[in-house]
Amino acid sequence: QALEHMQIMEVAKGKAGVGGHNKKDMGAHKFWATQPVPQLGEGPPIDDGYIEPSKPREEVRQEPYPLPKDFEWSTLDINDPNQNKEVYDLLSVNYVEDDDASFRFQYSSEFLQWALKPPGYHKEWHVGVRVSSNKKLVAFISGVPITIKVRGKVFTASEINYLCVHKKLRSKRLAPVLIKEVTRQVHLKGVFQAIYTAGVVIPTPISVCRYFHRALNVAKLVDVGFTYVPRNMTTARMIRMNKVSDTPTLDVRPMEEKDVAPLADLFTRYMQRFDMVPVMNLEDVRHQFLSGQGTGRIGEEKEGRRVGQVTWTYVVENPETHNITDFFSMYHLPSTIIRSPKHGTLEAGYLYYYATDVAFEDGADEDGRLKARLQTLIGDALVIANQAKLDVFNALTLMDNVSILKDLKFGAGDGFLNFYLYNWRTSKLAGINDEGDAK
Ligand code: MYA
Repeated sequence: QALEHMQIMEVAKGKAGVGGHNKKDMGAHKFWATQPVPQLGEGPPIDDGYIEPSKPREEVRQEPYPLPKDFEWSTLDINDPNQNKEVYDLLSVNYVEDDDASFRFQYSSEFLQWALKPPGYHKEWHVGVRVSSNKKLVAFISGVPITIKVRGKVFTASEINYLCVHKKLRSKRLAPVLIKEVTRQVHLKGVFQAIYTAGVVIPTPISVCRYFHRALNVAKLVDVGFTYVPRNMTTARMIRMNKVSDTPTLDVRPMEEKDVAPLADLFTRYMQRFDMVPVMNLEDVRHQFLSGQGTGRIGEEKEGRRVGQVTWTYVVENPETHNITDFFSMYHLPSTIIRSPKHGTLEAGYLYYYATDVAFEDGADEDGRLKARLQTLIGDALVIANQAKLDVFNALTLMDNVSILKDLKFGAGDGFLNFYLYNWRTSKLAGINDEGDAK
């Protein structure tokens, strides 16, 4: 269904902190034209499946790809605080910015620990480039193992992220070398597919989502230029409009170890609603939803956050059956405010996975009961985000989000996120059209 234009879209036309919809000349992609990805303009495939077959290990190239003179490859050990800090430092100055260079993602060391070390991770997939003379880290790309299900077909893949080249080394075709080297490392582990997202449009997105933003700290968002006050509005009125409740509506509590199995079951069943989803076993669920909650006991939060807290997962437990009926999760990813002398970072929360068993009740989708439940559930996520002193809460137009964004006062941002599969053909997944309207 088309998302109606709404006033709030004008109010909170925010920045996503990601590269925008880059419609560069689609003609020439010297690198991507050589890769096993669907090329731009190709029609939908007859069948889903790989583009080039897997190879036995001995047929995979054994030597690293050559780097320009003066540079060398380096495997990063994210467990080593010094190397973790090197990646953090590289990204915090050189990683993704929004279109007008106002905001830049600032992933924390704890976030990198969480994101780069899921169960079964390979340190060889954390690929760095250093200057040979002084060993300074100047480029990075990472992969982590993931099992995904695309239109009913399950396969193992590598999730590629944190591709970054130092600002002084841009446009020298270093990115293709990094991509080829991580591909080689992934092949050496017997994996031949990958999934990744990017702000840029390259061959060929399988879906594109738009960022939506829910203002929490309106005054700060206006101050730093993330949001502006429209002509027919005052800051005071905007603050009132965006006020969230002090307490959640549902009886939510932070996830605990005992919730891992029931949450995994609910997650798997709920994900059957969608065409492309991660497949998670208990270990994956524990890592994704429980391990990022920081140190210290639950309830010991300082300003709503525990030390090193990256993720929040809240569950609703049925008091009689003790089953988990609903859950939501979110993560904290600040952005550096590049030109603000007053505020160092924009504290953003991102909606992650959620599920509710209302989805399995007969007719709940059609008669609006599912939508109503999700609105309450994600409304509670806003309460938790606000208690954690986050400035803005972001969500993409994926899963069931489009049905609830408007009522929860999210506004359309100007950032888009394109989804890609490497060495896998499938037709386009539901997403948004070129105008950014949700379908
Ligand atoms: S998305 C986040 C990407 N990072 C940033 O945006 C941070 C800021 N920017 C930079 O650090 C640089 O600008 C980067 C490009 C490093 C992005 N994904 O070296 P170049 C192509 C894929 O001269 P630079 C994320 O992390 C570009 O189209 N390709 O350019 C997911 C051109 O090729 P072609 C990209 O600006 C990453 C070539 O690179 C991207 O100095 C998924 C130009 O190279 C991009 N985001 O450096 C990677 N940006 O001529 C793919 C540019 O053909 C994984 N390019 O158009 C594929 C799966 C691999 C594993 C497979 C296993 C089986």
